[in-house]
Amino acid sequence: MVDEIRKPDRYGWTLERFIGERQRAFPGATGEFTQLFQQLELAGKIISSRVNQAGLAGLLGLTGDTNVQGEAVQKMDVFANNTMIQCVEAGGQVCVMASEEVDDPIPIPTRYPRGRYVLMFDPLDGSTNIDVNISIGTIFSVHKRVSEGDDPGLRDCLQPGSKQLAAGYIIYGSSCMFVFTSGDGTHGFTLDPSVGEFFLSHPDIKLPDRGKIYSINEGNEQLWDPRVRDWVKWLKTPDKASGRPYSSRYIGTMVADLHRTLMKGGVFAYPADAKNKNGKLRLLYEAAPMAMLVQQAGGLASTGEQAVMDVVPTELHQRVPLYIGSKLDVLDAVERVRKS
Ligand code: AFP
Repeated sequence: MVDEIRKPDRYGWTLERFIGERQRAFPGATGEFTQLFQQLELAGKIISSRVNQAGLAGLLGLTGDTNVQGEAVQKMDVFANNTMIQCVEAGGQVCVMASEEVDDPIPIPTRYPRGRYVLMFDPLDGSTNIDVNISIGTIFSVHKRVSEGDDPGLRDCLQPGSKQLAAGYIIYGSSCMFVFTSGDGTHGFTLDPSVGEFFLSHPDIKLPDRGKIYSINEGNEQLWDPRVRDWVKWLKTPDKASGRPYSSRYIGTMVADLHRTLMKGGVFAYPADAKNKNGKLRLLYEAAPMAMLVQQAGGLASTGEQAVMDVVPTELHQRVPLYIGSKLDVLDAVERVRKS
């Protein structure tokens, strides 16, 4: 199939057709997974359209509330969160959802059928960049329900990354892209707004084993462990043979920083520090989905102590330190920052 999708006529491959054809290859597939993706795709198109007109639609700025993370909620956060829920809840594929913006698991209203999938999402990653017209995104991952009975909930949400069936993000950037994996490579689709469809533009994305870019919030340097400081200093120290110094790039929207890392390679990190003892990024809505996408593209993701995909969550909004990107760059990072 990969040979087939490498053919130049990409307009032949909509996201829907791509997923549908792959699912048909699975014996016993019911089409539910494909339907769930149709809903995610719709949510992405709606959010993209609103992001494009945010300044005109009165959607910039804060609501005045704070979320479960203690962060100020943007109007676009609320819009994106509601859009994700409304697009998915009635479809009958999902039994429970969880959002970075909501304290507890989000049940499916009893008037709708419940399906066998669990959806985790960060509706609008990079909130602080919304008002300044910098790329933002939606991140999601799909698990299979593990609980039995009438009350799906927290247990279904607290699954390690290694159990994800699929993960992806929609980036609202200079173009809107839907990037996903269902365990068979990482593939990118670009929205053609004139047609209203995502078309395959980046089949089978592969990271180089080593990149030339590091991406980290260096404003936090004084808060880092000395090992992290030494690693970043090492990245900046010239050494022709190993391609150093690396260039620095940091957008402050994980989706955008990870999209660049997927396209060009290198390493993105958000370490633990004196203020954020477990780092800042959320395991279930940010780190684990990105780990699956990057691993399927030949890269690695680590907390510095273990593979991100192996971390078993104990809390819905748990945070983890993160080192993610090109294989050799992440291995270098882990060797230098690891404590144990
Ligand atoms: P928001 O979604 O609350 O804006 O957070 C963005 C984010 O979780 C992630 O996308 C960035 O990589 C990271 O925070 C940026 O954090 P700093 O501003 O501390 O560098």
